[in-house]
Amino acid sequence: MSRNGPRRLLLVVLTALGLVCAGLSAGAGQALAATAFPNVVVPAPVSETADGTTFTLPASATITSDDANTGGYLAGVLRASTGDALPLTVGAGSPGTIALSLTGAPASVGTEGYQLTIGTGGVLIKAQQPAGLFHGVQTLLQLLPAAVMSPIVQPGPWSAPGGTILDYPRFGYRGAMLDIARHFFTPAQVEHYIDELALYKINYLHLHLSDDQGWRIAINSWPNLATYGGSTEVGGGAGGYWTQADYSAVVAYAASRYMTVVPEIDMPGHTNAALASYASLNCNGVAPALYTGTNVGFSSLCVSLPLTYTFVDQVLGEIAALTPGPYLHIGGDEASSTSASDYATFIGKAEQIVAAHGKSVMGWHDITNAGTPPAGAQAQFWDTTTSAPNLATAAANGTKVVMSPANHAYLDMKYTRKTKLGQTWAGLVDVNTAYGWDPGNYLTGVTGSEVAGVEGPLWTETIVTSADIDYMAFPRLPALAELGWSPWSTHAQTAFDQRLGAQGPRWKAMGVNYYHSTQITWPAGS
Ligand code: TNX
Repeated sequence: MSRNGPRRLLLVVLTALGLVCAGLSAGAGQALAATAFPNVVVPAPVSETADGTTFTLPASATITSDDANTGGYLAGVLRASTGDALPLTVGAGSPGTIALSLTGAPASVGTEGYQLTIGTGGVLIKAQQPAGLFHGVQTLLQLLPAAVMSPIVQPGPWSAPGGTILDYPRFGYRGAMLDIARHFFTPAQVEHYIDELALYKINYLHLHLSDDQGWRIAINSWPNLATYGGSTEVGGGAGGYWTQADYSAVVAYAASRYMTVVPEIDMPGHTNAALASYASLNCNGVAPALYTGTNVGFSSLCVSLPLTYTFVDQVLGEIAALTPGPYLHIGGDEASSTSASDYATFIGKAEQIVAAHGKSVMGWHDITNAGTPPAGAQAQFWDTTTSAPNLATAAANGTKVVMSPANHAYLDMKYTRKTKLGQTWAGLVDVNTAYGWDPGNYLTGVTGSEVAGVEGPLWTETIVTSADIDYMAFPRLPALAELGWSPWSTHAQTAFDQRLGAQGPRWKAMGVNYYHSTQITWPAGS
């Protein structure tokens, strides 16, 4: 033991006693209690040290930012609700009242993290990359009063607790999926959802662009896919499709929120809309009718037909050219009308086509039934089991896994038996079920660095409007976002439920149609 060993031990014991006292009696532990930030930030940050001071945004405040986009975003949110001018200066110069800086951040924040310091005189967010500044801005906004999220001017004061937060994500992949095939959603509706997801540091948007009921993106070399295959949806409505310019605009909008789009063309099953659009894609040369029901597993591309691979190559080629992100998602789920050997043949070829277009493949974890995908692949686990042997084998061989267990992460499951929207095949998923699992230690043989992250899929058989999207995603999506971002050491249901409750008034201010789960105490009026 070193000479000061006993003294250090004494210090540790005294500190521990102090912490215990602080926990037992607010009076005795005042100094320590004053150093706690309010428990309001979702996802919970890595570490925070409050200093007991308060920052109040003056009407004369200025904003400086090393990144025009994030500075503009923050100014936009604050100007709308505070009604103050809040002039923004981008680039060099003396720091404004709120300063976003790309110099001096600790190395530990990495590419997406940040250090946020709130003092009586101002706020400083430091990051290594603009994405980190953006995530720091989200934390700052959550520490300001809920009314700051209002699109119309509200009374202040605009105060936040003083101190320092150091924060960075547990997982690099924190996704949300929206199915615009079962019901069509416009680019504007998706951009609205992107804005909501960005509040919780989601960084991947997976778009399910095709399914039995609709093909939603224009493909120049196969024009009927969109014009005919996109002409209906579940229930027989008019459907719709995005032009390639629409898609590119959404990709750019997502990028402005530091979110990467992962486009999915689901194959070889879930392809009735494509098969209905081109008779030549069918083994028997006959196009099936368009489909507006909700069954799955009845359609398959024709695996033995050479034209099938021309089709896959041209479709994926056009989408790859429009997609700056690294992944093309080929679906691969529920191909129950494709034989196992045909399935393996098809997936192997599709994986090669993705690689030939310079992208990494993503697929539902069923693709690992066809063997280990090529290097750089990600398989997305969706089942309700806790073991998937072929996926575990692929993971051991280098495939990364995105965790979307349907009984925890599916945003289309009903919350309770009384929920009007949604399905029940994977069970009921209320908030505590959405939060109550560890993505890094869930599937047998798929742990640690084999897990790329999490994703919350929102299938839309029963989802028709943006209000429906809100209702199913909130408050569950923030639970998943916290599992993806926060260190496991912060995982505690009661504390989480509290900080989730703090989001209610913010959603109210924004007009988010969230589900008032009875598992959460929502502040009065929210
Ligand atoms: C299963 S799980 C599907 C989708 C449905 C969803 C409904 C998976 C990869 N596919 O085709 O929309 O259930 O919950």
